[in-house]
Amino acid sequence: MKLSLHEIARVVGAKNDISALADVRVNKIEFDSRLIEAGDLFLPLKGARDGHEFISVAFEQGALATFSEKALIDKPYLLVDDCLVAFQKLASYYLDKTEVDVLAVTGSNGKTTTKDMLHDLLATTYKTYKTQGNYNNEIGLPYTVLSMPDETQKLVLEMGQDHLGDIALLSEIARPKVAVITLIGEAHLEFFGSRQKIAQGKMQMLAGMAKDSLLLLPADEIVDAFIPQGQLVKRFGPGADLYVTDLLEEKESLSFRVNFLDQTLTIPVTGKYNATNAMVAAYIAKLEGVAEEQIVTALADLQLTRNRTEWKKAHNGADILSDVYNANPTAMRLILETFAHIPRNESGRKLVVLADMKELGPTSQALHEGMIDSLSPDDFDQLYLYGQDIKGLADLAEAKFGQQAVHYFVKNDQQDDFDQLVQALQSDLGEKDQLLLKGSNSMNLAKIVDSLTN
Ligand code: 2GN
Repeated sequence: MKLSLHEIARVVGAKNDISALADVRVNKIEFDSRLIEAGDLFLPLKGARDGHEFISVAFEQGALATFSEKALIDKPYLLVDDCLVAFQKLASYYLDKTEVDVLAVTGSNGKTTTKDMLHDLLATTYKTYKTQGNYNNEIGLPYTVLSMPDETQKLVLEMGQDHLGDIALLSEIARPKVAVITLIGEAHLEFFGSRQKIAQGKMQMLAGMAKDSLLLLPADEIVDAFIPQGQLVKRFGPGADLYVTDLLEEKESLSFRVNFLDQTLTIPVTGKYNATNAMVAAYIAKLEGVAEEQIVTALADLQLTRNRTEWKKAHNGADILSDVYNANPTAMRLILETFAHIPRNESGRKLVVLADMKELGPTSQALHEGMIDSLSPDDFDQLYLYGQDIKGLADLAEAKFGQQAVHYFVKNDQQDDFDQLVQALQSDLGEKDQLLLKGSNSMNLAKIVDSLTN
């Protein structure tokens, strides 16, 4: 990261006197104390727990300083009113300073695919970086910006919306040169109330965009009312500015033509909507100066990331919310809140599988037990808890939900009830049910998702 401690203090308006601290280059900024290395700056955020509780851990790990909302004794710190606001301000400043081009992607489904495609196309020609995992919110986006490698030229940022106003904030931080809204999705999977509201939220992408920056929009009339006069816009879809023709679906690939390139494109991905995603990525890449030949080859060699927070269908029709990516108390709490707010299917139940979060240190049991506050029998019908450190949570849950609603499966050095867990889910999951899975990667929940979907 090309930022020094004094420069950071100036940009965020640190309120304490830091002139006695050396103005050294900061290695990187981390909000998870487990990731702090020598020379890093710690950012205490309010997650499931208040990050200020972990400031001493961060220093033991080698932090050179920390942000803080309160005065500290004997530790180098930058005093700010709000650590998250400071972080966002710094990210915005860093984008200005580095003059990187920001390409933003949002949308209901397909935003990750489009982001990955656009990244791979731009990376043929430029130093390109993209949002990792689900780092697409008000914390993840500034983190992505401040984690990009030095000399990055193109930055592909994914933006997610959980509440109205989220996209406006993210867009104001990132000020995209080009942005795409991939799709306005179905209301029942987004708890926004209506497609109208979803569209309104995504169109707030315009909040941080200049009039001559380009917004790519689906040919879906629901967004029409939100397009301001004079905004540079291109529409994609049948009969619009950009469209797909000659679509051929093979067993494991798609080939098609688009109306702005000469050659036929092939992608190693199925699902017709992915032709549209690839078309949009190809259009932006072409605008950014990537040669057609490069576009064709990069699309043929796509590497897509899988298994993030996403809705899937079980073979019996049940809805599965699979989130097996990052396991920390905050992420677990957030996904439980999200899942709780989604209305049940008619005559369907809500099932939750939680597995151990790894590497939480000496207080791991307690951090798992803290999840009980996010588990209410009003929201969830059956709980499946799997692991070792999660045992205490299973006991608390039994007291709160009753024995018949809580199922605990062991995984430790001696014993692994994985097969029993899969078996139980296979037989319990009804076709109208909704199922959430969350836990550390090494708990193999992805395998459960596979076995329920294939
Ligand atoms: O949802 S997120 O994962 N997110 C990231 C950004 O993009 C979108 C998704 C997320 C994670 C968010 Cl939005 C916000 C936060 Cl604050 C976090 C986060 O990392 N939260 C974490 C904790 C909380 N609460 S990480 C973490 C690790 N920590 C426990 C608490 C915690 C490990 C730890 C445990 C015990 C000790 C030290 C560290 C300890 N040492 N105890 N005694 N001595």
